[in-house]
Amino acid sequence: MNEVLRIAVQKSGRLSEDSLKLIKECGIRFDSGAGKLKTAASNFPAEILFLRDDDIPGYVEDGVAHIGIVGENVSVETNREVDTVHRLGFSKCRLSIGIPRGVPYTSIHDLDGKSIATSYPRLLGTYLAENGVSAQIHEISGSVEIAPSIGLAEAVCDIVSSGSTLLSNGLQEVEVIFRSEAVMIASRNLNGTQQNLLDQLLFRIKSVQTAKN
Ligand code: PRT
Ligand code: ZN
Repeated sequence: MNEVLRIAVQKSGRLSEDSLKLIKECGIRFDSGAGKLKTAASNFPAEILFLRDDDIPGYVEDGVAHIGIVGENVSVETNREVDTVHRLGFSKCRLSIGIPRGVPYTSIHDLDGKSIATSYPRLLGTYLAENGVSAQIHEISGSVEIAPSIGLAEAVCDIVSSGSTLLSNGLQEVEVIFRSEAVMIASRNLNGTQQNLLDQLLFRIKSVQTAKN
C-alpha cells in the first residue's frame, strides 16, 4: 500500500476532465468508469481517488491521498498543511468582489461598514485586513451572486471566469482579490518511494507542459 502513489482528483466538476487528461498525457493508464471512487493505474504504481474538491486538501494533509489536484482558491481557503508542488495552468479563474451595477465605486474602502456574501471567508478576510477595510462577511455556500438582489448583502465575493454570471445577476466586478489555477498539492509526510513516484510524475508533467508550449 505504501508503495503506491495515491492521487486525489475531483470526482465531478470543472477540474475533473483536465485533471484526468493530464494524468493520461503522462502515459498513466487507468479505468475511470462512471461512479468509481477509486481506481488503480495499470502501468504505474498509482491509485486515483475521486473526491469532492473541497475535501482534497484535508485528505492530502492527513496522508490518505499523497498528492491532489485542486483549485488554488480551495487550497488556500481550506488552509491545510500541504505543499503546492506544481502549477498546472488549467481551470484559471479569479476571486472577485462584485457590487450592483450602477452603484458608484472608487476603491475597496467604499466597502467599509458594508456586508459581503462569500464562500471564501478566509481569502476575503485576509484581503480586507490587508487593506484596512472593516466589512461584515456573510458566509454562504452557494448561489452567492443572488445575495444583493434578495437583500442578504451589499456585495459579493465569488469565483469569476467569463463574468457572465455576475452580469446576469445585475452585478459589476470591481476588485480582483485572488487569481487561481489548478495546482498539484502534496502531503508533507511522503516516504521515499512516494516522493520518488511524485518526482517521476512531475518530470512527466513538465515534459507534457513543455511539449505544449
Ligand atoms: O462538487 P465539488 O465540490 O467537487 O465541486 P464545486 O462545485 O465546488 O467546484 P466546481 O467544479 O464548480 O469548480 C472547481 C474549481 O474550478 C474551482 O474551485 C475553481 O478553482 C475552478 N473554476 C474555474 C471555477 C470557475 N472557473 C467558475 N467559473 N469555479 C467556479 N466557477 C463558478 C463561479 O462560482 C460562478 O458561480 O462559475 C460561475 C462564474 O462563472 P462565469 O464564467 O459566469 O464568470
Ligand atoms: Zn466544491
